[in-house]
Amino acid sequence: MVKENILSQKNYLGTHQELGEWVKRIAEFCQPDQVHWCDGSEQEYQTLCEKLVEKGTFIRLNPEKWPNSFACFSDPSDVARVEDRTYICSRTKDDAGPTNNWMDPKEMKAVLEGLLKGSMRGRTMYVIPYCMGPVGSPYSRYGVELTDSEYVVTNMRIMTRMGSAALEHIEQHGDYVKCIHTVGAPLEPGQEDQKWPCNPTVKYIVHFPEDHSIVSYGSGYGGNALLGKKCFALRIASAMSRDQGWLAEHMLILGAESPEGEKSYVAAAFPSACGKTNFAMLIPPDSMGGWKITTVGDDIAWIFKGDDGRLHAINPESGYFGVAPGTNAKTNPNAMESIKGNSIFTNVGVTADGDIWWEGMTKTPPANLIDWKGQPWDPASGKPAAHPNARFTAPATQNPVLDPEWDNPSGVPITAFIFGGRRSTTVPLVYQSFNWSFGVYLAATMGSEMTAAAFGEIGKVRRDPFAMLPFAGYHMADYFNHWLQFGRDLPNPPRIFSVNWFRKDENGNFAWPGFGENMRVLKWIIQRAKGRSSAVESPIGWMPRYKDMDWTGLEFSQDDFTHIMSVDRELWKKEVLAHEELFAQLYDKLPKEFLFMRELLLSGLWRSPESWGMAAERI
Ligand code: SAT
Ligand code: MN
Repeated sequence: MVKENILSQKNYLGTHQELGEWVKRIAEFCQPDQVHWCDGSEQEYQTLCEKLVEKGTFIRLNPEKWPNSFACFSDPSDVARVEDRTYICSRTKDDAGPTNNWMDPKEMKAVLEGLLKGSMRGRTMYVIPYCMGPVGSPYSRYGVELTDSEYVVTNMRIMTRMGSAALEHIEQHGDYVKCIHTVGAPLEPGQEDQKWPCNPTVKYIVHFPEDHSIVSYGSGYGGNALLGKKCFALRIASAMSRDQGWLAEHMLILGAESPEGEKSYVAAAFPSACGKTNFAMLIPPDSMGGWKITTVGDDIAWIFKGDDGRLHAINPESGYFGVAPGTNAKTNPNAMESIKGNSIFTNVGVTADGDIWWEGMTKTPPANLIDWKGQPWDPASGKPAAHPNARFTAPATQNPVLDPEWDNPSGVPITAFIFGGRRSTTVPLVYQSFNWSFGVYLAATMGSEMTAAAFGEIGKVRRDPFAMLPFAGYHMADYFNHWLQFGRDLPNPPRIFSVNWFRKDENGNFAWPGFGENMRVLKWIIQRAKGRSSAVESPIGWMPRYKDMDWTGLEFSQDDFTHIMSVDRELWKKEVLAHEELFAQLYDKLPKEFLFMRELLLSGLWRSPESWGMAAERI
């Protein structure tokens, strides 16, 4: 029984009547005990954190070490996004394409109604009005998430602009994405709650792109439950952006300021486990004379054609939901600074005195850790203290290198796009595509070696077009067509580059130092995109010569460079043939250009390497 009349709350009589009616309808259906409209205030946040502490979900961390911060352990069945339970329910199967799970929307709605009925019993349903992007920006979009999880509300407050300002905007303009989330664990009267309520067996993450709506059932974790992130800002937004002529991308956005004070922005896409947050917060080596990197976003970019003919990007999010393991004062000091307070840690190790730890945080773990399963941790057990997908949720405003324009309603102008995967062989450190179309081909065919058994055989290359495979809300080949079309009338489109930080030498060691040294590659990219740096032609694109890059302060020889830039003809022929597998899967809608570009690549590779431009001058 709904105890409160939701229409009388906040005197909410409906400047946007439809929203009020929808909330009422869902509340009557899901039968929460109460409905709470979130205002996004600090006080509300504190009250909810306190409630989570009382329930045993949150552990308040030591206020001296981690002020105003909390740790929690999820149910072991609920530790990551569930791709096999994620659906794109467009009207036709053809629209979702072969890389998405699909079910007829009518059938799916029937399934979900069965699950949602009474699903919030014994809980509070929170109404979270939120904005993706700076409030009031013409590039921003709005959503309302209904959820029965306090964990979700607290995380959404960090990750999105949530509360009264967003609600006011929705009331005035009306357009918003409807998001319903339940942990799928109703409570009978008197039944005690679990610390991490979820449905351990039934999970559904469902998108209705034509309705602009999302329903998530059974999980309380990350991208399954914080519906503003992958569900809205990528899956629904990609479908919106196809219809409205913009791009919703799985990309970080960073600013790079040269020692002369010239600012450029680039957007970069990497599949998971390729160090995206590290790249977004990179600290350039001092020896490079004063380059500065600033972060606009670490995960998602929405990109629009500006009135000035340039592409403008905003970060729709306002926080970081970053992978904790491996993050430390060396790999990413700016991330460590960003999480110093006001943060939520999920599935990390915790000590009795409210300290936290994860693999790679420090050399020596603190004594007497409790692991992410809530058990005393034995370092000799070989099991990790933190789950490999343990996360921090931290406000962007705490990032010491946050870009001053990160909240600019007009976004930032993009100079270059970068695509990178994890490839121990084949793909050189960096190259530039011949033009926009070849760039789209390059991004469409990018692959990454798998690091987690969850996705398949470790080390095998998984094709992950644009790093969007799990995030495109429509047919992947239509998505390629949208990119091709988008570039056609751009007067001076950003140049498109491929990078690979993960190439290995003949002894199996990483051939590139990575981290801050990636600035050397970035410097060449920016100068090249602005037409200020030269390059030579290779069969796959333009490449810097050794002398085109800045090596001040790094010992990296001409020979090292020649190795890491080499294009092995036989490996590349195999690579190009492997593209065929992806193309066969997407055959019905594959851009016709792709077949010709593949042929052109093959014909270039077929020529004797002595005739390649890159051979004429030693690179
Ligand atoms: O859980 S999230 O989807 O937010 C992060 C990820 O898996 O990429
Ligand atoms: Mn991501």
